[in-house]
Amino acid sequence: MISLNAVRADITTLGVDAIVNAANSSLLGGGGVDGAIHRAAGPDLLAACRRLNGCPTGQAKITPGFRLPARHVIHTVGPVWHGGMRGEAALLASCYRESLVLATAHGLRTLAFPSISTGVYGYPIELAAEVAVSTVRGFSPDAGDVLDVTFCCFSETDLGVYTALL
Ligand code: AR6
Repeated sequence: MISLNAVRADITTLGVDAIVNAANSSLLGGGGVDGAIHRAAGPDLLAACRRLNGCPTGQAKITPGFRLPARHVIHTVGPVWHGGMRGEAALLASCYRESLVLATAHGLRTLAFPSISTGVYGYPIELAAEVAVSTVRGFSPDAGDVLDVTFCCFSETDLGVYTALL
């Protein structure tokens, strides 16, 4: 079973099993939510990320959460928006799916996603939220597993978009 909800929050404050980071393929930090997560987790996170040798777009990798209240960070790399004809939706869906696969493989039950690709990477929020919600809804955890997924929105506008879809 999988339950979905949306909140407005700074994702670095959430005490869940894992928060998802909207990273870039180097996994060596950046701005936006990536910068906030690295600042809050402390330097050990960067050291752990260095050992991962990057991550292709649409894939996901996991580290501990270090100083974060979240126990783990799942790093995924969203697509850059180029107008929608370059496989962006499939790549974005893959980010959500691969993060869920990784979470369940590690026995994690509570997971929070930021709105991947909708900041620096320019993916329109309405389109991205549709992909996010439909992909998470369509994910089937193993029988008996219960997954609690939070869409963590940074703005009231984004929260409105997610709330309308849920
Ligand atoms: N908590 C929750 N959401 C946040 C936070 C936060 N603390 N800070 C920002 N957001 P972005 P992208 C929201 O740009 O578009 C980085 O440099 C933000 O308002 O962080 O996937 C990486 O290293 C937006 O809704 O990620 C990559 O190079 C959402 O998080 C690149 O940006 C995603 O915005 C990735 O770009």
